[in-house]
Amino acid sequence: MRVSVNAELAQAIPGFGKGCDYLDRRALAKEITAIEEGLLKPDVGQGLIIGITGAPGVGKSCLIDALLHCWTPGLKVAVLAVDPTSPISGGALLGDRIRMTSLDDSERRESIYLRSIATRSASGSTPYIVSDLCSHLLARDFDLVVIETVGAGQAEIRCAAMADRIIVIEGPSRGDGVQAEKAGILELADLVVVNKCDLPGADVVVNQLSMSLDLDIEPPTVVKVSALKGDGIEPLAKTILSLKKRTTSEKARIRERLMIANERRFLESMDFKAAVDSIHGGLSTIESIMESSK
Ligand SMILES: Nc1nc2c(ncn2[C@@H]2O[C@H](COP(=O)(O)OP(=O)(O)OP(=O)(O)O)[C@@H](O)[C@H]2O)c(=O)[nH]1
Ligand SMILES: [Mg+2]
Repeated sequence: MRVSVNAELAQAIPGFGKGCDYLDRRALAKEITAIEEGLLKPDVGQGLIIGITGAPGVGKSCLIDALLHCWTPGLKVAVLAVDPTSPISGGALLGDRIRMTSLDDSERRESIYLRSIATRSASGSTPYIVSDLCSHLLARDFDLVVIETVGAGQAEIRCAAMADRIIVIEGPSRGDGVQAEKAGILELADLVVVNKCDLPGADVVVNQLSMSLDLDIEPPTVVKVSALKGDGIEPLAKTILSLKKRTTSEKARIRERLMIANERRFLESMDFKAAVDSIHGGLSTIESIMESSK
């Protein structure tokens, strides 16, 4: 694929072309680790944050790689692969790196930053760490941050909700229906992409999706692509840059963000681990902790 980013669309990204020629990856990796550990306050940057979510193996990483071939080197793109259930943190997961053929191209590589984020602790704080990291990466001259999450549970949906636009990926039917519907994430979608259209069953999913989305007054567009063959990738890369928010998805995002902001305030108001120990040791109760955190 040879497309470069559509200049006009790129102009629409807030703060596009901040112009950093040299990316100090080691310094950035250290900053990100420090933010993850709560030791560094993130800088505030502008740009576009895209959430890409969908069931395991649906082709999210392959699709992101195909999109990177279109967007870079014209745009600087950071990819955060978030796996809130993984105990492994830091760097990029090997599997994701292997899928990234865009990193084989020396010119593109300079415009791409890849990082895996895992849950720090059981405190449920991943979504706001993701939010902080996105802000910091945009402040470090990235035009676009892509968050890849496996759309399986609440934590993943919350991570996706940190994005400005959310794209839900589906695959051809395996006879078990639309996965995104089951995971309850269609509400958050600004666009639904059915990947692997080179395989049989993609049309069935498109039809099923169209039927279930029909009830929405402003249903998201459904497109078919093949990350493997490149079908539909070029138009998709352009569509994403100018994607409009849906009212339903925006409200769902605001709802999730409010919940996260509330959780953050609560967690920051106390030593969470000490509070758990204290309740466990009979020194306080949930009610007394809630009262003192007000
Ligand atoms: N036939 C076909 N296979 C694809 C396509 N896109 C991805 N795949 C294959 O699907 C498998 C999973 O792809 P990934 O990109 O790792 O999927 P993922 O959604 O990122 O997976 P997780 O991160 O584990 O949730 C790989 O074997 C890919 O080669 C496609 O368009 N067509
Ligand atoms: Mg992946």
